[in-house]
Amino acid sequence: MTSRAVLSAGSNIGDSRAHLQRVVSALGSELRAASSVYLTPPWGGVEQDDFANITIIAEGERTPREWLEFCWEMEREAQRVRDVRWGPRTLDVDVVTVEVDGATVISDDPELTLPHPRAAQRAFVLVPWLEIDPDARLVTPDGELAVTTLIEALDPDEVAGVRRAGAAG
Ligand code: PH2
Ligand code: MG
Ligand code: MG
Repeated sequence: MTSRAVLSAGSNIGDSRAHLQRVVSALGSELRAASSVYLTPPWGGVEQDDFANITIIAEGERTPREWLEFCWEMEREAQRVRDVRWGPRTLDVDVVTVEVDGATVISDDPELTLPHPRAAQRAFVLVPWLEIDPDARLVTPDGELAVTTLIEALDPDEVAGVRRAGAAG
């Protein structure tokens, strides 16, 4: 099954850039595009350090579940400890959306809800995504919307808080 996945990676513990770079490297020939690294204020109400975030587009012979397993493998390698929800972490890699034959996969599996139910509200996912795909679209409960439209609907301060910090390396 050839599929195209949009992944979002974030880190705010340890060498964040190195954690993100390992995800990009691990994709090898499956990598289609990786955004610059962005520094982003924590989203979700937990007081913690700013995150470094990237958004990635990958393509390969993987099921949606296999993209999730790739994300977990990356988190394991970064010694991710699951503690506070939306709290600090060495590495978090989330599957934002998956397309198979150009059709968006919809899933309400609690382990892998697709598209990611909070992606549309997160400037730290959308802004980097737009950098690598200016025509990006996301299926939301309000239908399929351009990522540019979703960004326009967000709090401008939140969008401005997502600061480009240079290439992923
Ligand atoms: N991840 C979270 C919670 N909050 N905030 C930012 N800025 N970046 C993240 O990657 C992030 C977050 C949990 O997945
Ligand atoms: Mg996450
Ligand atoms: Mg996660």
